[in-house]
Amino acid sequence: MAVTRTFSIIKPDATKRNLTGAVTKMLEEAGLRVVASKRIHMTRDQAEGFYAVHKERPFFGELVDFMISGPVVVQVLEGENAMQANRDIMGATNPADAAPGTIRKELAESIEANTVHGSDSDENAAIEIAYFFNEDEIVG
Ligand code: IDP
Repeated sequence: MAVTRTFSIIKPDATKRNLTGAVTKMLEEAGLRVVASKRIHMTRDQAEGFYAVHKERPFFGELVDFMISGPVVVQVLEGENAMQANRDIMGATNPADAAPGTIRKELAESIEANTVHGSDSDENAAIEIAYFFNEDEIVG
């Protein structure tokens, strides 16, 4: 299997509860390496652009409000099949459905405040990484 990159966000519910380290530890224990990381407070425009694919979904407005309600930590993760490895350690969107040992099961608050974002394909990973990072900010 190839070493690839994916994109992660530690969401406002987690930064608010001081869980940046706890989330990162679980990512690292899952074999992922943080090769870029920055703490930012997204603007509304930035969040709406990032979640543009969800524009028609009923929760879009609330999701954007939530994502700009506090700081987030955007990260590039590297590892063997990084996208899938990250999706596996994240767990299901709704923490109530997530498997034990996953980030969302152990740490998330609700289907919306679910602690982490992770790209859902290698193609989207490349788009999402480029949305927040310049190549020279990524140090493998
Ligand atoms: P994912 O984050 O597991 O890939 P998506 O379906 O792509 O899940 O949804 C994006 C984000 O939108 C979720 O992580 C969650 O924060 C939010 N979300 C998804 N479904 C709902 C919902 O039914 N109500 C409120 N927020 C939701």
